[in-house]
Amino acid sequence: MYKMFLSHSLSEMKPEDDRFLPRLSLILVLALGPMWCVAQTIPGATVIKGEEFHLYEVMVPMRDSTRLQTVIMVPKDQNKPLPFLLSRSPYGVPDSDKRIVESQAYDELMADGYIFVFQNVRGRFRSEGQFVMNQPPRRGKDSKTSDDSTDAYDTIDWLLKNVPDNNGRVGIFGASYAGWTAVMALRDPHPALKAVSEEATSADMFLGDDFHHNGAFRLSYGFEYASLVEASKEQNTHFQFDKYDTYEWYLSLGPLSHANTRYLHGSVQLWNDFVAHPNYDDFWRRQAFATFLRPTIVPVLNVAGWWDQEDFYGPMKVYELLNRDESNGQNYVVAGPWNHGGWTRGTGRSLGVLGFGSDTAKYFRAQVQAPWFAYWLHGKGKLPQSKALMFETGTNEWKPYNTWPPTLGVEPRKLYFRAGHKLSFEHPNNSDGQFDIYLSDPDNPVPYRPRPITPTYPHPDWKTWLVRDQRFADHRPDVLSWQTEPLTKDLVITGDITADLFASTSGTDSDWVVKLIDVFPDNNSGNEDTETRELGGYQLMIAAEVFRGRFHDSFDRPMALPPNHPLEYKIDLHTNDHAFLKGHRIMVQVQSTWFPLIDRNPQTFVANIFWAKERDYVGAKQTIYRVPGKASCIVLPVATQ
Ligand code: PG9
Repeated sequence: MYKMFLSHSLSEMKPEDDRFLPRLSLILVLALGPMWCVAQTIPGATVIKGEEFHLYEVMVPMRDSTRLQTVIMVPKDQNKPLPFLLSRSPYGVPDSDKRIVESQAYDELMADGYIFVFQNVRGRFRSEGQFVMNQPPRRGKDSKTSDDSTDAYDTIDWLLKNVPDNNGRVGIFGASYAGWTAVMALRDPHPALKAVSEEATSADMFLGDDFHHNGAFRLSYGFEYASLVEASKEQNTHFQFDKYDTYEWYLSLGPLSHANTRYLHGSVQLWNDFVAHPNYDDFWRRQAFATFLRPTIVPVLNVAGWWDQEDFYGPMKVYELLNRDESNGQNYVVAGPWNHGGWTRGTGRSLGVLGFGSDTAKYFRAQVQAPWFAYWLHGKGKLPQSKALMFETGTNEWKPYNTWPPTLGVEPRKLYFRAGHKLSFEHPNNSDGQFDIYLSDPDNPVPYRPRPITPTYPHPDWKTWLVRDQRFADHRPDVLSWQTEPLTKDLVITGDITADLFASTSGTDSDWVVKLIDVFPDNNSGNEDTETRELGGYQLMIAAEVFRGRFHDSFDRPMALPPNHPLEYKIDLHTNDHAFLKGHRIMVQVQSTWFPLIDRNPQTFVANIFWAKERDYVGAKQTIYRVPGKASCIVLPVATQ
């Protein structure tokens, strides 16, 4: 508003006009007055130049006097009280509005009008205090102790009192670490907190998110992320590899203890924590949401990407935890065909070589996120109709559900491993042969994506590895595959998938990796949205997970596996909404290394793998059973209508 007024009026006026100066002053007062006012009334604010926003950088005080670096962005065309949208992360705050204005990710939100607030969490960049990764909630409730929920509370309180022309409502949003801080704000929330959109939060760093999956350590992510955020307070640092292919680099690292002796020298707290807490002890439990997250009256929108390479477990877990209590009526979930944070940028029309036939990310931002916040924070419009909105891949259609996973119209069906590398809904019989075997060699681990494996950040390959063609692994001698005949009609899965694996190892410890794959027909007709139009025979991973054998009985007390003795492993392959189309095949691959995504299991039981010696890493004969009584299978949630 003010911008338009300024440009039109000033450009039409001539300096020789004798009424020019008084009129100019009047216009300047009208136009710049509010900005000046805000700057004057935000205590301690430094003004930063912006295109569409007035930016103010402030050190916001918390209850324990720690001050957090915060940037407040007030739209220049503000003409009514606006709600706040707050985002808190360890990654830095904007120093201009350029990226926000140009990214398009904020277009719909900007059209509705918000005062955006970005804050660095404690100990990052200019924020004071100590950075603690995923700091567990404070134990007591005395008035001086702080955590990320009190920091959110104190920030909201301060904003309401110190930023003029707000409408008294606050939303928190953000992806990944900023999604995690959004969830933390739900503990003892500030009364003005009216909506939280957590996107790709982590929920449990030992069971399912960035640092471990089912106890298996995510080596490349853990090592590179620890260096990224903890090598320097003032910046994000990329570890400098001296090899282009990090597969080679991690392999030549040898035992994990070399990470500290050769490179980190004990200076990176997060890495030291990995070493000190190899099991699911109190350190991990105290920060896991399942331990403390309770249903809330604050409306929550959980957002997940089917091919999120970092935190898919988290948002689905938060949705589940908040749904535990029926009284929590305002808990929503959306999952789309995205990688980590893929809905926050671009169109979402494709991912890697896959096309989805529509602008899925734009759709989310315009039709889901913006109306959702507008409803709760501006009090306008309607809510999305459904509690759960899923993008069904394969058919590439958005599907609404009353709840997730759906309880009606779905039947769990077992897809069995059979002789001749076949998968079938028919139970194996005794004449089938008993098992399949492979040798797993920690000196020659299976790469998790085709080599060369470039560094996790900032190279783009990491972002699409989950949709890479799995043919690079198929037929390796240490990867077993089983597949169905071409499907005679579409088979849709909606809900939770489990692998029921009966397996033994000749060693005393072992990893089991299970991948569920959609195999495209050889004569696939193409993919009009992407450059790679033909995906003939493409092996697309729909779900995949690793399980570290030593945790077969419990995640806190690892045990040596009895050599050559079959055990049953029920491996959660998470939730999905996917159509295996007519003519496609369903494939399952099993392997025991996934490197360097997952560190190498020595395959000899040691008390702590971070201290394993070179000699502990040995080859092992792995056996997968497929007989009655030990019938390995994948349990699929097959849609019946
Ligand atoms: N996946 C990152 C992360 C989240 C939470 C904790 C640690 C790492 C991120 O993208 O922020």
